[in-house]
Amino acid sequence: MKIGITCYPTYGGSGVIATELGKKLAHFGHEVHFISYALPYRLNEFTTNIYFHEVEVLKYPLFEYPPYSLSLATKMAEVIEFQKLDLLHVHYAIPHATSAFLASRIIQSDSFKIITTLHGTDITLVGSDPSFLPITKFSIEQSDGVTAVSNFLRDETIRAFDLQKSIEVIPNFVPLNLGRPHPLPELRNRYADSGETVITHISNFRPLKRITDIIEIVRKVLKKQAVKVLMVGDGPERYQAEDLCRKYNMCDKIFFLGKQESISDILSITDLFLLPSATESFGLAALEALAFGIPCITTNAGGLPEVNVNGETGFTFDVGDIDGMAEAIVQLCGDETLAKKMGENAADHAHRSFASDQIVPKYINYYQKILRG
Ligand code: GMT
Repeated sequence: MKIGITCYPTYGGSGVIATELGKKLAHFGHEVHFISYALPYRLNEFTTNIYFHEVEVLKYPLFEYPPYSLSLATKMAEVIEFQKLDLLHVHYAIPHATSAFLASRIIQSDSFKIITTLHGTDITLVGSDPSFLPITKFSIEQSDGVTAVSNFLRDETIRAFDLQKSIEVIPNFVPLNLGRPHPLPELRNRYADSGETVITHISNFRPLKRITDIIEIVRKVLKKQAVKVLMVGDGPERYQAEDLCRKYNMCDKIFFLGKQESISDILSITDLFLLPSATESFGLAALEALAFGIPCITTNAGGLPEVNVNGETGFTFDVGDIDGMAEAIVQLCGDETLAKKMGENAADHAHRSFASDQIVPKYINYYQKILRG
């Protein structure tokens, strides 16, 4: 097949999944054309069968907000027509599904199909905002095929948009090689003393990630157990969280590492993963941790319970249950056997349910089904 892929190229789970999917498709011999405003950050080496088409956004004094969606639609139309794409797979509905619809109108041809994968806030926050709802609903309905990354997100989309269209659930897959690399002792020693538990959090530090909950949780844990915390990523809530750390005098316990290109090394020295999000359609960062055999402490929001199984691969709690999450961490710090068992369950669950070898063929079968019409 000749497949176009559009995604956000910067940090973020939807871009990671789109890029890793494209790489796998290329590996299977399909021709893959990425269309975006920058090279997706995981597309960092030459791969046969992969092409990149950069969208140039015209700057003009009249445009306070240059219309990226229109430049994208124009580039999509060009690539579909001249590369003779069979289908265009867009990740994150806004504005990608809308631009894809416009591209199909520009070339006025039904010879290719549009597939939209819904990832999260394109439905739960942004897409269902009244300023976007009608166009998001319209664009989803105009797609030939629609997938969602969890059962939660499928149900939520049908509810929020009152959709009649069927949505296929194809969960995210583990983008890294499964299996835990050897921990780097010097890296672990840099942050933790022997006997201390290393807890990691990875996100884009937006308000919905509830970063300050982490600081409150750790404050409670520290009264009973020695832990060190690695905060990976950056975003609007970082300032507030660092401020709280200073206020509580915990700067030698919680390390803000900022954005990191490769998280394998960090996960290799991690004992527990913490994700207290207010909403999460899937939680790709938690899946990556599980795949490394790391028990996860998360909320039970959105699709998280489909990824982190309460009592098996870790624990899930109601949003804002700081006491519950702190107690679970204390329990796991003090019970090596339980932590080891949950770590094994975690790796097993990630491998059995979310291996790329299982999930990528689901996309290929779905493409073929949509192409058959
Ligand atoms: O929707 C977002 O907030 C951004 C998006 C992303 O690009 O990272 O995250 C969503 O998609 C990820 C990949 O499918 C999921 O793992 C995240 O749970 C989801 N984020 C939210 O639902 C908040």
